[in-house]
Amino acid sequence: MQDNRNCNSCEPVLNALLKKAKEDKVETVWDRARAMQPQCGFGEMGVCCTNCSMGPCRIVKISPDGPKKGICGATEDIIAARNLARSIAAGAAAHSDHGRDMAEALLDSVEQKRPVKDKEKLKFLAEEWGIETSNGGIEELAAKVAKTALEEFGKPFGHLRFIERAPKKRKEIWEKLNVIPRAIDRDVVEVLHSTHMGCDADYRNIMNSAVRAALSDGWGGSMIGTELSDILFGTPVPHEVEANLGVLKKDSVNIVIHGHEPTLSEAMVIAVNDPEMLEIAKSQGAESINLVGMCCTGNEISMRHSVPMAGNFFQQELAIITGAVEAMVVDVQCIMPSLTQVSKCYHTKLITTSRKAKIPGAIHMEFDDKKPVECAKRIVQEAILNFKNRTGNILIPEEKSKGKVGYSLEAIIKILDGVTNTFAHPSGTVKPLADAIKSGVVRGAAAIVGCNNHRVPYDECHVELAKELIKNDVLVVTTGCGAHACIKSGLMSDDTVKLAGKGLATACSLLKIPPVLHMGSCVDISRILKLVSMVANYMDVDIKDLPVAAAAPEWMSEKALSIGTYAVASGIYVVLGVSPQITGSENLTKYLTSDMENVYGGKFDIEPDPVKAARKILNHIENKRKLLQI
Ligand code: BF8
Ligand code: SF4
Repeated sequence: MQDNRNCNSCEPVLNALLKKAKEDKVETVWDRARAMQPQCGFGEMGVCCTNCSMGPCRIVKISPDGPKKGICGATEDIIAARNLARSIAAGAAAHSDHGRDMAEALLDSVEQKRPVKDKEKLKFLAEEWGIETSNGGIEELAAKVAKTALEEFGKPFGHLRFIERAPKKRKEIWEKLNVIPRAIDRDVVEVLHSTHMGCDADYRNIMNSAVRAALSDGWGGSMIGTELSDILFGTPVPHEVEANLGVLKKDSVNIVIHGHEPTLSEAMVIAVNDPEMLEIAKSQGAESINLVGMCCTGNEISMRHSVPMAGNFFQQELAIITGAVEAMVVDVQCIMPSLTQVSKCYHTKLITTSRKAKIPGAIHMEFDDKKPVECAKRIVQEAILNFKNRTGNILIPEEKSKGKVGYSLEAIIKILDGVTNTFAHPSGTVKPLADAIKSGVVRGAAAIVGCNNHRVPYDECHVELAKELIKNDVLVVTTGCGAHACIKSGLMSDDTVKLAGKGLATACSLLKIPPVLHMGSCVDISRILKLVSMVANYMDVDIKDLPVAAAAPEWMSEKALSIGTYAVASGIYVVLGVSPQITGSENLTKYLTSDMENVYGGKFDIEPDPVKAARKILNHIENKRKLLQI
């Protein structure tokens, strides 16, 4: 386990608040990670199985005498592949259930007569899905799109509609390998079935099911989540926001909204801007109400409403430790159960809102999609009334940075085109990007995504990797907690061009964009899939032929495993900074880091050192350029 070493903006915040935590006798993720050492070797290698009650079984690798098979006879390959596949399915389920919630929210908005924000995008999506757009009004169209999206989860025949966005050559590969996702729920269920005790015993076939489920996330659930969120709440456009825990305000009611689904956070934005709420806040002695975002919810509302980005996964406890947070409001995913223990040491109220994620010790105020603003106002009021309970034990770090967020695909295309009317269609041309890559001014592009993990230096892996890549003329796009790391360290400000190579700096200066682009939350990696598909289609090649790559330097979640898997299966080279729990099976490890390339054109690589990871990505990009003869 390593602490953060030299991220210029995160280090002072981290050090100051870890010192305060120690003084306040509050345990953090770093303490628990330390206490967990050494971590279980069987789990680490993926060779522990609890799939039936004859187990647990573990394969002993280090001594010749230990068991080499589970009680049922399952080998290390079967056990490791089953464990991995189940994690991928869980990740796909989490992203996709978020997508389903967005479809239900769209349907609710029609019933509640709440207007959608991006009507143009709604019409384009309806057209793409072959829904009649000429008859009826916007509400009718929104209802049809929402119902069609919901059918994607359980339709008995056919395949996912968004697969048609992939290049022709990619679809042919998927068809040949029989991994085309059919219906999201079905593909996730099939992984759970085939990995049940005594079912699929062929690790390659297990991985086929896992790939199908992952593709149903990237090209299904996540894509639905992104598209419908844009329709409902607006397609992001670039603008500047502030980031890091310095965005908390001493004299205001601070509310941190943390989690993933924009339905809750959008309602919170409306609620905190309600004059009645502000009046109550003033009556309690506060100057204003300060809403800030954490993790992917932070990305979502910064992209659409300029709400400051308070921090990423490893900052959720630190936010409470400042002593200045009246309420931390959470919905689903990446919420540490430790938050109740941390909040008990301060006055902070931890408020859970989803029936899918309750935490004992938290206040549960269930969010009702049918009455979003009323629910949000109740939550805001709860926070306001807590302002008077602040103690003097407050430390708000001074550090905050500024950067640009909001680079949706449509925004990128508009900038690249420099022609306003192309914004009218989400499938406008990507010619300028393709030309810049072809000419070599920009050598290629890389996505830096994912979480924080105690196994690698906090935030530093994201930041150092991004710096190395832009220095070598590779455009970086980023999402999730990686995006938080980049904005905190100043990499999303225009003057970052000074860190970029000559070609990339020239292109960025011309387009007035930073060399590291914020593309949103983790479900928004679907924006990246669409972008690479458009570039591949424009160049008449497959995604695997493009000089592009992806990295998850500090990943930890099952969602990240699903993302990595759909990226590899989409033909992308993916460098992980932390090894998945697979190394107990040499066959599975080889399959993921080598064999997959022969069939999908993409593969996993594992490299914890960000500078070495950058080197690998640069080599990959230059190889692809050679093959394309550009
Ligand atoms: O979906 S990057 S820690 S917040 S899993 Fe979670 Fe990882 Fe952050 Fe968003 Ni993505
Ligand atoms: Fe052991 Fe096999 Fe049961 Fe797994 S499925 S716990 S390996 S007996």
